[in-house]
Amino acid sequence: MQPAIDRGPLRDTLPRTRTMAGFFKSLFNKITNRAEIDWDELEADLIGADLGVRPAGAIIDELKDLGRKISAEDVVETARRHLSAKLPADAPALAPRPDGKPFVILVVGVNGTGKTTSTAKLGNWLKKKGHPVVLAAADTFRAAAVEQLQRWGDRLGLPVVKGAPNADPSSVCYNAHQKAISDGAHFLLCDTAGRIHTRHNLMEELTKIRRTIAKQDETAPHLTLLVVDATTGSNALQQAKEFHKASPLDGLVVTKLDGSGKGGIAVTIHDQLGIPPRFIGTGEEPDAFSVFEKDKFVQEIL
Ligand SMILES: Nc1nc2c(ncn2[C@@H]2O[C@H](COP(=O)(O)OP(=O)(O)O)[C@@H](O)[C@H]2O)c(=O)[nH]1
Ligand SMILES: [Mg+2]
Repeated sequence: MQPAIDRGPLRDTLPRTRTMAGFFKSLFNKITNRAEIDWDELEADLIGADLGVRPAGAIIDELKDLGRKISAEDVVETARRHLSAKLPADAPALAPRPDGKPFVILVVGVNGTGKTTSTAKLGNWLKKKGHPVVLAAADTFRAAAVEQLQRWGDRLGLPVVKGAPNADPSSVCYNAHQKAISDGAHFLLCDTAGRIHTRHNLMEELTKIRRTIAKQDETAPHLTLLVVDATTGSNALQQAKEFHKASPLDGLVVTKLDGSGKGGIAVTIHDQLGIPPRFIGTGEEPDAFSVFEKDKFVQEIL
C-alpha cells in the first residue's frame, strides 16, 4: 500500500484547482517516493509549468546547491522566490481622472483569449466600486461579438454602445467616448476585435482607434490592456510582442487561470517586455475576476 503523502506545512497554501493539484501530486510522488532526484525531469516539469527555460535552470541550480536531499517544499519555495523576484508589485489601483473626463481603457488581444468576457467583468468590478461605466462594442467584424457584449451589459446593468453591423470600430469608440463624457461616466471600456497579430491592417486599425479616441481627450486612451489566455503558454509572449509594437501595452489581463496552473507566462512577459499583469480571470462568471496581487498570484500558480 502507498503511504499517505504528508504535505506538512504546505497544506494550507496548496492550490485548490484540479490541474495545479495535479502538478503538486506528481512533484510529491517524484520527490518523496524516489531515492534519487531526476533533475532533468524536474527541470522539464518547471518549464512545462511555463516558468521559462532560464528561470527553470536557475531554480534547479539553486536546489542542487542545497547539497542535501531536497523536498517538494524546497522546490516550491525556491520557485516561488524566483517568480516573486521577476514580478512587479501589486497592480496600482484604477482611479477616475481628476479632470472629470472618462478614464479610457482599450482591451486588445487575439480571438478567444477572453477580451469580451474580461471587458464585462472589469466593468462589473468598477461598477461595484461605485463607478459609472460605459462599454463600447468595437468588435464590429462579428455580429455575435456585439451581441455577446450586449448580453453582458443587460445582465450586469452596464450601458453598451454599438454601431451598425460592420461599422468602423473607431466610430463606435468615438460615439461611446462621447456618451461616456456626456453621462459623466468614470470609465469607458472598449472591447476590440480579435486581431490576428500578424495581420498588419488589423494592427493599423488599432492605431486608428487610438487616434480617434484622442480626438475628444488628447490624454486618452489611458490604459491599454492585452488579454492573454494562460493556457496558451509561450504563444502569449509572441502575441504580447506583436501588440506592443503596434499599440503600447500598459498591462495584462491573464485569463483562464482556473483551467491551468500555467500563469508562468505572465512572469515571462513581464520579465521580457516589462508589461505588468493587472487583472486575473479565473472563470466564466462575472466575479471570477480579481486585481493582480503578487503574493497571491505566486501562491496560486505554484
Ligand atoms: N475558464 C475560463 N473561461 C474564460 C475566462 N475568460 C474567458 N473565458 C471563456 O473563453 C471564451 C472566449 O471568451 P471571449 O470573451 O469571447 O474572448 P474574445 O474572443 O477574446 O472576446 C468564452 O467561452 C469565455 O467564457 C476565464 O478566466 N476562465
Ligand atoms: Mg470578443
